[in-house]
Amino acid sequence: MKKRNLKILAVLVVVLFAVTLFAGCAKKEEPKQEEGKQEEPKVEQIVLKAASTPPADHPYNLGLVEFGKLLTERTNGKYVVETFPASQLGSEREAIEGVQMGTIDLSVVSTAPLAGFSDAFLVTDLPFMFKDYNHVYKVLDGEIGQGIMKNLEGTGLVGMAFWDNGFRNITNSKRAIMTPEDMKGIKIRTMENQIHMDSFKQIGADPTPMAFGELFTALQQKTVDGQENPLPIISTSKFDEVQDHLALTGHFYAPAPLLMSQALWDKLSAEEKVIFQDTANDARDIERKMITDMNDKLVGELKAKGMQVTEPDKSLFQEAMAPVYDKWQDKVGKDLIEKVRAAGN
Ligand code: EAX
Repeated sequence: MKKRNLKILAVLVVVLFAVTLFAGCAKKEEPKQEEGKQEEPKVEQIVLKAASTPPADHPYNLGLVEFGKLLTERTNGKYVVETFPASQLGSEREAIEGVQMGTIDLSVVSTAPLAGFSDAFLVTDLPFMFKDYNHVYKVLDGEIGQGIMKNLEGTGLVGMAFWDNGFRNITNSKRAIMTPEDMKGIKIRTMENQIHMDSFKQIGADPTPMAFGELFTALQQKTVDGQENPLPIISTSKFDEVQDHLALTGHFYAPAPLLMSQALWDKLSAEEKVIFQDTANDARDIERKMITDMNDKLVGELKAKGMQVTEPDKSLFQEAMAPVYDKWQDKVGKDLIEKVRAAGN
């Protein structure tokens, strides 16, 4: 090509680019007002993305839907929440990263994968840290819980409220579990959390961390023998289809903080902050109730679906996993462990 032709081509490209750019920026023409009609005050609508990993019918997602309804109502339509359950926006780790970056606005996650982002939640990952739901609520809704959430400052995450995942139970395809010894050699999927992995190593199992979205297939293809989760997760994810045995060990309690992006929080007015906080708390109560209602009936339902259910002596597991406390107490904080424990007495 001649030099002159090249020049013309270059000019053409630049002009074309400029035109496209201009067209992109140009305002869309507003539809003309109909004669005599009052102009409605325009509310700028902001759509918030909310991610979770369990299926759409799990209380994480149902709770986020409720949160959205209340929020839209209370902000006169300004904020709308669009939910993305079933790992649509990635694993819990990816969701946390997304919330940090502001590409995801909200997420409900277990505290376990938060261990890679902050030490604040480690105390909740210890085996048999919580006795029952009374103990859980007393700790998480009180000063200790507030202190834990406050420790997120500077991470890009705002901890809005502790929602509920639940007490975790073991399922597997190998054998009925009654004692810690029964877990010997069982390849069990855990969350990406060192305390959880150490706890299972203590009882001779073979912990394998894996994102939740890959778990069903891994169980089906027997890449792992088992997994551990609260009953509502086991049931909504249909793990009963690929696991024969369920042991009600309740070995970890998994809180599920509603996380919000700091970038979004910083944009809210003082009044909106109050609305968001109140709504996070109200939706928490709704979500918790859904979980506890499910817990009440799920053992029966899972049995009816063919799972063999055992109720092991929990104190045996507690004793066998206890050395994890010695290993982790400095990192978690001895005082904090003591405070949490004392709240259960
Ligand atoms: O947070 O990964 C898990 O096992 C969690 O319990 C689940 O994703 C909900």
